[in-house]
Amino acid sequence: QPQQFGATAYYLPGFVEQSAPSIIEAVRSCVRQAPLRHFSTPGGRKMSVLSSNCGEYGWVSDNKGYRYQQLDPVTERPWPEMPQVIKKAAIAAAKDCGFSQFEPDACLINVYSTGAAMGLHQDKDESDFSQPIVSFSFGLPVTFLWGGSRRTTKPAKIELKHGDVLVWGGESRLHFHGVKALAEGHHTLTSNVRINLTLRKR
Ligand code: MD3
Ligand code: FE
Repeated sequence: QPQQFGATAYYLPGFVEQSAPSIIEAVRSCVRQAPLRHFSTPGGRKMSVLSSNCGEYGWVSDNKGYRYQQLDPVTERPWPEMPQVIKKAAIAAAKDCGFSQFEPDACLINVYSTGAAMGLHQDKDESDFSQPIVSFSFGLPVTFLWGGSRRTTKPAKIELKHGDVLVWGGESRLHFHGVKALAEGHHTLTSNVRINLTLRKR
């Protein structure tokens, strides 16, 4: 029952709610091997979210720019393998939205604490924009901002809750998007944070 919003963007409320405990446990295992860290932006600021990756490639940011790489710059080791429970759920979500060829090889883990936010941006560090992006939300809810193809388009607001999934493909793939500052709260599975997983093909 994906809800469509925009030509090629889909909202699957609660799609990973049942599998949330096992996915969150798998994320904990990943961040024990590749610790959460605040990436620096090319402009010299630090992102407010805490990040890590799993999968063959990881998205990284530093003073030299944004890119995907196979080695974690903190541990200088490969990123942890992408847990099957995460990969399978992402492929199933993409398939339900008509993207039957999704082959994620990178999973960005973002952890939002109170006040953490993400400004409007486009995801354009990937090589093949015909591959969709799948994102999972866990724990505390947040207001997601869905913009248009230009930064100046006033974004729509969507409340993302525990277990919700978004799938972006086609022309929506390059739309501007962001996340408002996380409000204080408590969730049984994540306590005081929101966890976002963003699965992509690099
Ligand atoms: C819409 N993360 O990591 S996920 C990101 O909640 C990112 O952590 C946000 O944006 C987060 O790049 C939003 C939902 C999402 C991901 C990719 C998109 C929405 C998107 C790409 C195009 C349009
Ligand atoms: Fe993004």
